[in-house]
Amino acid sequence: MEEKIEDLGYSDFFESNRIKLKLDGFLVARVIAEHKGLYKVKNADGEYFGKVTGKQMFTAFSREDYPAVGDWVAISEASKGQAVIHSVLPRRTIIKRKYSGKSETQIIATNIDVAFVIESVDVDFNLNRFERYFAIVKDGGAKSVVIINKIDLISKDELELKVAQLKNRFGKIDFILTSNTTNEGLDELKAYILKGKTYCFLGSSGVGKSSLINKLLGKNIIKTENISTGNGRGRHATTSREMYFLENGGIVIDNPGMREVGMTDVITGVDDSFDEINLLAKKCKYVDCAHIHEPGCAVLSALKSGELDEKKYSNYINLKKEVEHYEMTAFDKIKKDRQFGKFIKNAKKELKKYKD
Ligand SMILES: Nc1nc2c(ncn2[C@@H]2O[C@H](COP(=O)(O)OP(=O)(O)O)[C@@H](O)[C@H]2O)c(=O)[nH]1
Ligand SMILES: [Mg+2]
Ligand SMILES: [Zn+2]
Repeated sequence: MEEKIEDLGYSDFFESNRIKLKLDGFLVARVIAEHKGLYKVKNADGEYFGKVTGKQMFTAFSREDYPAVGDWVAISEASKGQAVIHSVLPRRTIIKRKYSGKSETQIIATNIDVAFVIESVDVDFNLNRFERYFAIVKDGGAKSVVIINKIDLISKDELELKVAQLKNRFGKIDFILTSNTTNEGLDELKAYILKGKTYCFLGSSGVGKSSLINKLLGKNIIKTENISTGNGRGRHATTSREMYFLENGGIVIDNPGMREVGMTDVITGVDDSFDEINLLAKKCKYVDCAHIHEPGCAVLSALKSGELDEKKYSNYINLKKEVEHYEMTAFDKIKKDRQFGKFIKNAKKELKKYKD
């Protein structure tokens, strides 16, 4: 069956923004996975590995400027199966949270219709945590639906008590009671998921997000960790964010647990030092300062005063060079392809003339 871009969640909202932003020269694709700054993007023609352009990487100030799983992006094909990501289309919804103690935010997923906020009935069950998740989801313009998982681990009475607590605290709220062991509630969950809509699973590590998605997929595609600690709790296994396409047309995003250590570099793959240097760079005398030998360079003066770590600086410069090189070769390739296209067109014209 041929895939349409609408099947990936594309809608009038994105199309009108694409037109408004005059992105005609680019292909449009959706970010379906992200790992350390490398993206997997997909459109009706297939999948590509994508990278952001150097310009974006070095002028982007906030993490929110980087593509995230769920985003629609403007790309150009660099070589077979590889693409350069030029820009991110405005987001319809965004699920993000603030780092504690920092002004930076962490994007969890974008362009989500419904966020399943999931807790398990064992030690994870916590009403305040539900509340925090609801706030994150509401803030980003999406809708929350609660999943209470691992109901096989407690009695019916205990479960009723938890449901009563939930209703008492939050009033009218959609919730689904599930178990991956007994398959209870899975049909109900499936019924929630509609064609062309995007869903993400939010919740602590070990509550069973990946297990539920595997059930929805009908096969064990995502790794879950089966290390039980005796109380039914498992360990987390998901390290990257990824989008999955269900048979019924629904789109779901798995997430590593939010409390997971090392989360920050799963988000963008870009080190915190980039933010530090980009912030300094705002004070450089020249807008296009390369921070290598320019006069009035704020980065160099921070380096000199010791405010900026030397290692951070050399990492930055090296990566910048690498990215510029990547871009250059990608650009040459596109140019060449264009010339080749012209060549074919002319050849056809000549051929036609000859025939006539
Ligand atoms: N008893 C029980 N264990 C479950 C259930 N769902 C998941 N688990 C277990 O919990 C652990 C963590 O599951 P996983 O899907 O990796 O959680 P995630 O970190 O939220 O993705 C694994 O050992 C699963 O087998 C459930 O409904 N009941
Ligand atoms: Mg997982
Ligand atoms: Zn500079």
